[in-house]
Amino acid sequence: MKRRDVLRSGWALGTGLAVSGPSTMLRAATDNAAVTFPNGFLWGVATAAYQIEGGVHEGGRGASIWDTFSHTPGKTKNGDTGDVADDSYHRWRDDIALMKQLGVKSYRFSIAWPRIQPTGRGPANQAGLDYYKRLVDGLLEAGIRPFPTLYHWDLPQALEDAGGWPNRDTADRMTDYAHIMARALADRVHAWSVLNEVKTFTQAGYWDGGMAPGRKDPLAFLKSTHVANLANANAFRALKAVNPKVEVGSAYDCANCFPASDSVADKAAAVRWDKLINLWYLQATLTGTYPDLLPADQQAALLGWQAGDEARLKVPLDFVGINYYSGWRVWDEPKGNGIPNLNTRAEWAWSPRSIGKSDFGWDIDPPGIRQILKRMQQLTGSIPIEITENGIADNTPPAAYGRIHDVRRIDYLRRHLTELRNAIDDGVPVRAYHLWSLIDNFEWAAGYSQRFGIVHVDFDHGQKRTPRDSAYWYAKVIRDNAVA
Ligand code: IFM
Repeated sequence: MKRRDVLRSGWALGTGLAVSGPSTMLRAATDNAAVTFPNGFLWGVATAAYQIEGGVHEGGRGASIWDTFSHTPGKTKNGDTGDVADDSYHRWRDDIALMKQLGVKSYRFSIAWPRIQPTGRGPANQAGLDYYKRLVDGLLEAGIRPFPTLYHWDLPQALEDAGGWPNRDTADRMTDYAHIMARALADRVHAWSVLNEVKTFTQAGYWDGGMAPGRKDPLAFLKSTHVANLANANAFRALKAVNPKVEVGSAYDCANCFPASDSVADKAAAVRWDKLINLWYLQATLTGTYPDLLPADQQAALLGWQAGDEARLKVPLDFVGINYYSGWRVWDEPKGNGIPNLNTRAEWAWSPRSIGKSDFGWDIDPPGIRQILKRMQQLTGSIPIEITENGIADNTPPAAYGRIHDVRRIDYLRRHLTELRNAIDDGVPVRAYHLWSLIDNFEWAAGYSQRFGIVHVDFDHGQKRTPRDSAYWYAKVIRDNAVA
């Protein structure tokens, strides 16, 4: 079946969980008129600790699962590690200055758990706390909202050694860690995100093994989903207990699920995959229940469910973070895939609407952001949404005279922001956009081979930062509160 035919079949809208037909007001990125955003819309950028900080042996930091994984031969491209990364552990002032120069209003960064609790438990490491206090104070001085994520994949290795995310104790360790951070920063940080992409770190970490800790155990994966959901709620309550006024959410990576053909079986598989990818985590948090997916008589045992978990899982998030990049192509897999009843095979990152691929090979599907927002709003209702990540790997090298003409990134951003504005017109309450990423950084298993930054980093020459054309373009978007 050709992409065009998938589109016509109606399933191109993802899972059959339809978005409404195009509004007559629909804006196109090719229109000449500027696309203006609502007053007060918050423009930001995002990074994560292990991807940018380096300084892995400094300030009393303990080892994380990513230190172990990246130092294991064959796990990352070229054997790359985050040992030095962008050296932001030392250059955070430069990064703040860059953001100030671009007019950025919100900085989504993450806190490295092993800097705070080197073994994932016990008292706080003062040097770690001091580092993030300095960063937060620097952001506030620059007029930038500090927006920390508590967990962006760098689990203390000692916790993995004790069983990792499939071990229920990890959810309690998260409570302690969140308490420590709230006591340290909740007087000056007003918006917190708990987990980044819980789907990805559980699935890639425990099921397909492509990311740390690299386990390939579907049943451990299932347990990890439940423990991570419990941890999410625990951290929410811990942050609120210290300062009830802070806003707490989490960042979910959501993606449209497209059946590989118009067969009944593939369509049903896409619906199942959507339940796992898009609902399994957020629905658990908002309602305390899981979508109907696993065999009912096995679910409790498969998840390690205990009496009272429904109440433990459920918290009223103040906002929902959505990360959007591409979509899934999904096939029925009658022979199964290790997860009872799931019976799917799915390929990231695909869309029947693709207008091209990023340098990472990910299909580019700008209307997909509007579609996924409308799909998730069926669950989130009126809860405010922040786009916590969106961006593209565009590896265009610097021109001889030093400028970096990343025209594909600008085109990508223009199209996605236009579709985001359409979603807002549709009634999706999106209040912020964080571009991934401020600077090129360690792209996990792909090492330094993929460049997501609007600021180029020369990793071979002292981590020199050079804003790309897209950085100047984004600065104008922020200034004008509009996409031209
Ligand atoms: O770099 C990652 C980030 O850490 C999580 N979301 C996707 C980005 C691009 O792959």
